[in-house]
Amino acid sequence: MQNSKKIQWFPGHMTKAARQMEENLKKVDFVIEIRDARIPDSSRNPMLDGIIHTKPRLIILSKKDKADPKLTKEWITYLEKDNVRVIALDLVHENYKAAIVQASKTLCASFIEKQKRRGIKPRALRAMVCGIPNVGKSTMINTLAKRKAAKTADKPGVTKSLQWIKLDKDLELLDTPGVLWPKFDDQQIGLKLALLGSIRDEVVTMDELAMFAVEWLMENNPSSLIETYGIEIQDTPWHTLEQVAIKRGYLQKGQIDENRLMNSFVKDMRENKCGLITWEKPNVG
Ligand SMILES: Nc1nc2c(ncn2[C@@H]2O[C@H](COP(=O)(O)OP(=O)(O)OP(=O)(O)O)[C@@H](O)[C@H]2O)c(=O)[nH]1
Ligand SMILES: [Mg+2]
Repeated sequence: MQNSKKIQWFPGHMTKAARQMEENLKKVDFVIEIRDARIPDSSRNPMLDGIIHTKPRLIILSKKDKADPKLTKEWITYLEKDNVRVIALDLVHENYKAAIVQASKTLCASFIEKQKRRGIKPRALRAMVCGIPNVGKSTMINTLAKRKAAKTADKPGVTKSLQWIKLDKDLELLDTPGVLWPKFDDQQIGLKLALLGSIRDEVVTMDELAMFAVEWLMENNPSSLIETYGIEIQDTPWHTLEQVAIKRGYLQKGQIDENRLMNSFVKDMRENKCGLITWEKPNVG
């Protein structure tokens, strides 16, 4: 596969976001980290581990409606630890408030106990929501708050007092989600993020995305290609894509219309035309 210019990330923004997040973290009991269930590893931010310290963490694997259910289960088992609970959700269609409140109480059980032992009436638990762009932070906050609470864009330089969204008597969320950049100095991570829409298209070409996706599917899920397009797998990614073009009639004056082929193939991937696909397995990468 052809290698492109290196995908750029933005250390300046990252440092600022991380600093702000560190401040906000002091005010919460635990963190809700949202990751994309289709790429649970690539959609994490490695810096979070460093700034979260010992705070409990609830990992939400979002967009589970688009991910491979079997692998989602494997990911949950893999990511669950003492201080970490994991739940997979469809943040748009599911009713998940009770599940989140319940998981929060389990995560913070020792804190709640401690307060009780001291004779203090346990106050509502406080959490901040964080994750890389496009994983569903605002969708979740707005759904839980039943209103448009979370801003969809950052306002740099504007300091405002922290707002809490009271979900019920037991749980409050910070209204501003912490946006962290993914780590994509690894080309594969960048390609996966672009393929699933977490970083803008402009940093990679459709050709690169299509070639990456078809090569990955040839290796990891060839039957999805065979069944979706009615083709045989060929010796190279390009030859396989050629078959897709022929089957779909992406031709122009007898030649393959490469533009149309690449764009349509990437669109197919984004629309789950090849089924529910999780692009990485636990332990790998
Ligand atoms: N199918 C599906 N779509 C989802 C899910 N969660 C979020 N989305 C969609 O993903 C897109 C991004 O969601 P947002 O809530 O804006 O993501 P965000 O994390 O706030 O993104 P930034 O504000 O850019 O950091 C929207 O189009 C949502 O409708 C989910 O669980 N399933
Ligand atoms: Mg948002």
